[in-house]
Amino acid sequence: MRKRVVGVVNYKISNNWFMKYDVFASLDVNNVYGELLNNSLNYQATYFSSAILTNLGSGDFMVNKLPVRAQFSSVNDFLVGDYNKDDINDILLIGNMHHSEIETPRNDAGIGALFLGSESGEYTFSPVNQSGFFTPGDAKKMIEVKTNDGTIILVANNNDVLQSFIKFK
Ligand SMILES: [Ca+2]
Repeated sequence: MRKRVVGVVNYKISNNWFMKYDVFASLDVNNVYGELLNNSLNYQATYFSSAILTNLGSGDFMVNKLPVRAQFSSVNDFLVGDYNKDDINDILLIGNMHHSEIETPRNDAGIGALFLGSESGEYTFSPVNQSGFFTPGDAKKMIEVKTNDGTIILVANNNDVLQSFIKFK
């Protein structure tokens, strides 16, 4: 049961009612959920970075963490292609998560990002004023569409406008 009023949260989890945000914010997950955790499905994660996994064969993978600009928010989709005409693959990514559970803060620090690839396999962030790629919304899906006038990148934002970017000609 949820009932929200501006400035005050009336939220019931298990048998606990949380009347104020500051009380709720001071609790850890055990305090919030209590006994419900004992019978819940439990997954654990040990790596939270957005990264590139390279298949080395025989079940081995090399993990390369993307630059810090890829860690500002959750990543929802990405494209791999050459976005600066140097014949080396680059990475274009989008993200954010505005609709999260009440006990999880929303992820809204992402603005999209272009990472330019190099021959050594490193990726470098291309600033917005150089890439022209800016997706600050709740960006969920991205595709390339080939047209008679070139390739367009479409970005779908949850509850917001569809963005389009022209890939170089
Ligand atoms: Ca490139």
